[in-house]
Parts: sequence; structure tokens; C-alpha cells
Amino acid sequence: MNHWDLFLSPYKQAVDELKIKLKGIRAQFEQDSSFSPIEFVTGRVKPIASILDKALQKGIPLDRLEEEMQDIAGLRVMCQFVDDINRVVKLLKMRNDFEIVEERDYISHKKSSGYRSYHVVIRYPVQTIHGEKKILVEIQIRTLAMNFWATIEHSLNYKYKGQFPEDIKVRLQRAAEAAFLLDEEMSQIRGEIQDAQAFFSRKKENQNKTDRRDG
Ligand code: 0O2
Ligand code: 0O2
Repeated sequence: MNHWDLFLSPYKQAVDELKIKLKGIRAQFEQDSSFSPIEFVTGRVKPIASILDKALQKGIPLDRLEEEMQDIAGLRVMCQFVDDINRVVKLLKMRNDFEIVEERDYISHKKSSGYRSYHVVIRYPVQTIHGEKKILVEIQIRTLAMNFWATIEHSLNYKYKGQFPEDIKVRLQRAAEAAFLLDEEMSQIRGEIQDAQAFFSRKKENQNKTDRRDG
């Protein structure tokens, strides 16, 4: 096994385990017949070329990667609504299988690119044949609309090597605002649906009471 395979192996294990754990949250909500704040989960180990690029860009010495590069292992949790993000963060905070090291709220404080997402960095214990090894993992939590924007911007970024022409940059910022408005609109519809459901169940309950009284 080469040096990189050996170095990345606990990261791969962490991504695999956390994917199962986060998908487990969704499964439990489904069993409970209640609305899941998690729509779907993806995960990846950062490719070696991207690790090297980022290390160079941020001046991280290669022997400090473990401590200083927080997203070698990365999980992404997609939610339907903005409010769900907070619910997912709360669920993560309740757990005792890892420790939260840092939180970055790029929803209240969007990046200048227009990027929105909530990042939680955790210290996750991986069990190895040489004992326990704690590694850093970044969990990005975002809505489907935020994910749509970030995925497209990421591929364009790759195409332009980070140097967007000014008009594309402005258009992407506008598109990010449109995605944000879409999220707000969807949240309002969600409220409407929940109000309607509450109204409907109250009406049904009253009807049942009347039926019992008359019958
Ligand atoms: P199912 O039965 O489709 O729910 P993986 O190893 O495949 O679990 P990976 O490689 O990190 O995960 O990411 P991948 O393959 O891109 O996607 C992970 C899961 O997210 C897959 O489901 C995809 O079907 C699901 N997914 C990806 N994009 C979307 C999307 O836009 N909407 C929805 N609802 N799901 C999406 P699974 O886990 O294979 O199982
Ligand atoms: P990947 O794997 O290609 O996604 P920095 O790189 O300095 O901004 P830092 O301090 O490591 O970031 O942490 P941050 O900003 O919390 O997380 C960086 C990751 O967030 C990026 O990883 C992206 O996944 C995502 N991200 C941050 N800003 C943007 C953005 O403007 N557009 C998009 N599409 N994604 C963003 P990498 O390193 O790019 O790797």
C-alpha cells in the first residue's frame, strides 16, 4: 500500500460510516412516519490532486494535513427547507459518537461568490487495528436549491480555474439570490401546508366528537 492509500484509509472509513449513520437518521424519521429534515446524503474523500492544490493554496505543510485540512473527509446533507438545516445541526449536536469542533454559517453570512451552506466540522473516532484514530470531517448541510447552485458554480469554477469573467460572476451572484428566494417561497408554502394539515386534523377531531355524542 502506498503512502497516500495508507493516509486516506481512515478518512474513507469515516466517510463510509458517517454516510450510513446520517442515512440512518432519515430511515428513522420514515419509520416514525414523520417528516425527515434530511432529503439525501452524499460523501467523498477529497481526491489527492485537490488535497495537494488546497495545501499549496493555503500554505499547509503536507505533514500538517491531519490537523489543518478539515475537509479531506466530507459529507453533504441535503434538506428540502431552510429550517431543516437547523434541525439537522441540532440532531448532530445531540449525538455522542463524535465531537463538534467548529461551525461555519454561510447561510446568515453568505460568501461573496453567493455560496450558502452550513458547515460543521467534527472530530470523528475511527477504530483501526492500531487503536482509535480521531480525524476531522466536514459536514456541509444545505437545501436542494443551495446544492443546485453550488454544484453548477463548482463546475464552472473548474472550467474558469477560479477566474470568472465579471459578467459570469455577477450572474452567479444573481442566481444565488434567486435560489435563496426560491427557498423562502418554498418555506412559506410549507407553512401553508402545515397550517392546512393542523386545521384539517382539528376539523376531523371535532367531527369525531360530534359523531360520538350523537351516536
Ligand atoms: P437511493 O436508493 O438512491 O436513495 P453512495 O455511496 O452512492 O451512497 P455517494 O457516492 O457519496 O453515495 O454519492 P452519490 O452516488 O452521488 O449519491 C448518494 C445518494 O444520494 C444516492 O442514493 C443518490 O440516489 C442520492 N441522490 C443524489 N442526487 C440526488 C437528488 O438530486 N435527489 C435525491 N432525492 N437523491 C439524490 P443512494 O444512497 O445510492 O440510495
Ligand atoms: P471540494 O471538495 O472541491 O468541494 P476555503 O477553501 O478557504 O474557502 P475552508 O476554510 O477549507 O475553505 O472551509 P469552508 O469554506 O468552510 O469549506 C470549503 C468548502 O466549501 C469547499 O471545498 C466547497 O466544497 C465549499 N465551498 C466554499 N465556498 C464555495 C463557493 O463559493 N462555491 C462552491 N461551489 N463551493 C464552495 P473545496 O476545497 O472547494 O473542495
